Amino acid sequence: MSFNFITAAEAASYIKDGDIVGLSGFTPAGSPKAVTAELAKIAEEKHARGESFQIGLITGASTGDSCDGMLTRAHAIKFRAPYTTNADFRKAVNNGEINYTDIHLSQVAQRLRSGFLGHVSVAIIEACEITEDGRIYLTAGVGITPTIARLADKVIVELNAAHSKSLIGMHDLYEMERPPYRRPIPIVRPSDRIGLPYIQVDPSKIAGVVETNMPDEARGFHESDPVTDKIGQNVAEFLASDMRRGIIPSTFLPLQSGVGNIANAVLSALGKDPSIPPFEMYTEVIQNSVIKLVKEGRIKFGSTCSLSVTNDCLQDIYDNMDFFRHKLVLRPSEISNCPEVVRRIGVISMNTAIEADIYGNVNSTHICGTKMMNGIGGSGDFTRSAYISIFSCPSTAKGGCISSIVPMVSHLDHSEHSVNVIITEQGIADLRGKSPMERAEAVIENCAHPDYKQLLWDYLKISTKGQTCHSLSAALGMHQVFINKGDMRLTDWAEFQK
Ligand code: 0RQ
Repeated sequence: MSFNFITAAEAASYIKDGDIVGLSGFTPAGSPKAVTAELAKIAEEKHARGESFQIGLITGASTGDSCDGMLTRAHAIKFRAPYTTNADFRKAVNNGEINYTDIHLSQVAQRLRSGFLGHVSVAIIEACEITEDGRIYLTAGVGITPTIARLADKVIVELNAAHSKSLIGMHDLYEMERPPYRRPIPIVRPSDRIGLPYIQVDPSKIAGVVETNMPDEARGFHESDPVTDKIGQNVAEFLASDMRRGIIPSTFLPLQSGVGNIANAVLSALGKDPSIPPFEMYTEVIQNSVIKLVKEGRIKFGSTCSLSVTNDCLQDIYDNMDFFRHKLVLRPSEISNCPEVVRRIGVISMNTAIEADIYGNVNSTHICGTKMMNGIGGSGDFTRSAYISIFSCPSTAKGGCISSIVPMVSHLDHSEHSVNVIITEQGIADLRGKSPMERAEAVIENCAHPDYKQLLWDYLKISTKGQTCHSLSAALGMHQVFINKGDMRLTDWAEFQK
């Protein structure tokens, strides 16, 4: 059988109003780009004619602008899950235009298999190679691809020449069984391989192959600044000290690191700290800083769901595949983020908070309790099962008008029971083994910005005594003052005690 080579517009025309569409990739890495852009055009044309056209969209994680951005601007998304970073999508969600379900990334494939998210009609999969017997070789990100490829009625392949075929062999693709009595995931070290380097699809399901040559729509990074550098140094210092105390073995433990500027800066600092030995990563995204450390020999091996790097960095990997081939493995998100494996191999998780409260609860997703930022991503998959779970963030945001350390988080993603350590540029609060009041002292004293320390101590003074001291009328007072006056520093606790 030979494939039906079609244009992106033709492929998009196979997708109907109301379909649930699953996408390959994880972050812009490995996400389709051509068919979704054409789909946005179809939606616009249909809307102009007064016809309805909206799809449900299920992805591995965030995608690029030609997916989340263009489909949002075309009002073509009815609902979507999970994590995304697109600014237009964020606006539409916060305006109530799109139903957004924010799911732990390790659970998306399982929820699809179990039918919680409806039936996937079409899977759009980016590939670097496809064979006539239906083997699909993926590109720089995996996400939920094995599951959508199996569940979907139709598969559309974007065969993207911008990705090197030298990627073949780097993937380890394995789909979990359905419960009950499923067998353990047999990974005991980050480099273990348990699956196949390709996805096997029934060739008769492949509705068409679209040939493209489009680079990933990767995001760049801000240059690190003194604040992110200091956070990175504090994380490195904390881990080195745990190693000296024997809490972390001298071989070190596998690290997970989230996305974004802070995560990038933290890894750079870890790489520079001579007291931390070369280490492995068991993580969901590998950013530029990791690739640099692999080249320098500071990172021995990286297990990931995506190469979420800038395009020049990706090209560097492709150009030096002989070096990288045995140092990286790309896995589906249900395995890269598998809590069972994370707990077994002792991963140290390092994620970024939007805000943390004085008791160690963390908000990773919402601004002032109501507006979605990106989503929980894989942070919960790792935090709850980690050997040590770390959250870091700058002590303030928006030019100092917001304190990232607050009396009570305005939205809860990671609770005090799962969060071990909070780190800002001000210092380190080690919360392990501490009571709520001991935690509050550590967080205020070590992590809060000097502009907010007294305000937070004063909050404790007006709180009702108990295991966890709070004033229910004032707990979200700093947020309310920011909303009313634009600066949390103007908080006067007396206003909340009337
Ligand atoms: O706003 O963009 O307008 O300047 O949030 O903050 O400091 O640049 O940090 O890029 O690392 O992102 C938590 C969002 C941090 C990210 C979050 C504003 C701040 C800025 C970005 P501007 P920074 P980062 C792996 C694991 C959740 C999921 C996760 C994230 C913008 O790391 O999405 O960890 N994490 N997944 O000004 C108001 C506050 C604020 C605030 C920051 N308290 N109030 N605004 N900001 N704190 C990923 C995957 O799973 C794929």
